[in-house]
Amino acid sequence: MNLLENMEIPDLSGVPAVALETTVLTHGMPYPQNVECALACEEEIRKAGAKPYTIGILDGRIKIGLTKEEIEALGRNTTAIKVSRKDIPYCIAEGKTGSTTVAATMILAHLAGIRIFATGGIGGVHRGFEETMDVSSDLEEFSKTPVHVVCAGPKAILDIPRTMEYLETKGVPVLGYQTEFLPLFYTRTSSYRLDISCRDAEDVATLLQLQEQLGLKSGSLIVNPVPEEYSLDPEFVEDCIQKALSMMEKDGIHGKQVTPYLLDKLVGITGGKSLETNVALIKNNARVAGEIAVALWRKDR
Ligand code: PSU
Ligand code: MN
Repeated sequence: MNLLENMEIPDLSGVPAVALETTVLTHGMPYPQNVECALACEEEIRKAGAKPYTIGILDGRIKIGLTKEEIEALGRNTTAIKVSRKDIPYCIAEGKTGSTTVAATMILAHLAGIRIFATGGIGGVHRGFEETMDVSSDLEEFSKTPVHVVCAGPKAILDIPRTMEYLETKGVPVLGYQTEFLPLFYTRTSSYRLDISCRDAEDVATLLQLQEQLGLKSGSLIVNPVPEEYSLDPEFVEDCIQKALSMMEKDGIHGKQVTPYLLDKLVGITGGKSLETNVALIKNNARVAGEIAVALWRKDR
């Protein structure tokens, strides 16, 4: 089997490009909000002067830049497989349709020459890690693949201190975007002070360019707080997470189903509030990623 015959990579020369993932589309949000959010993110990136490329695997073919129709179809697809690093060859070989996680999207974006990627939240070290050993392969990917990801911080469903330690060990820069404290996805801030804070996209681009020039060959995490008006109360969020975690234990969920399960339960428990916040923060990340892509592109000229 020849990989080149199974992928569609556009010509990216002269384009400040931003990658978007698709696991959030198929496993992170319900239809139709998932499709609306995906298309709105593409629009935010265009408004910032960059070009969006939503990444997925359709019938075994890697596609960099899904069309509007393909996003709509994937958003309605309930059988698409959640593709992380380990699943890419299988998905292609079997001709299956799969949505790519942060890790897999980083790999495919890099293959296409895309350096900036926007998402909602990344995977991390799960609570109860001592028992389950559940650490998302997203974290490992940052030490392997030089793609820079804008997110709203690790989700509060994770073990935050251990997630931060893991990134520290792997040498992954965590850049606070206009913040000195780590945002926690649903909430704008936390008590975790960051080592690096950036004033604007220009500032971020300077660091990313140096990281690349040094040949560090790893990705960076840009953490961008959710807009104030959508930020949820941390105690409310914690309460809801506890409920979701105990439901998970009862249902005996593990492996790759953990994150989709928790996100889904949270939508119900929060009465839809977590979904509203999720949409707002992803769009906000898409905008900032677009601005960073443009700033980085200008620097390279
Ligand atoms: N965070 C979200 N929504 C999501 C995900 C993360 O708010 O849909 C998805 C991303 O695609 C991420 C994946 O890469 O979940 C992590 O899954 P796991 O924890 O199984 O590695
Ligand atoms: Mn996991």
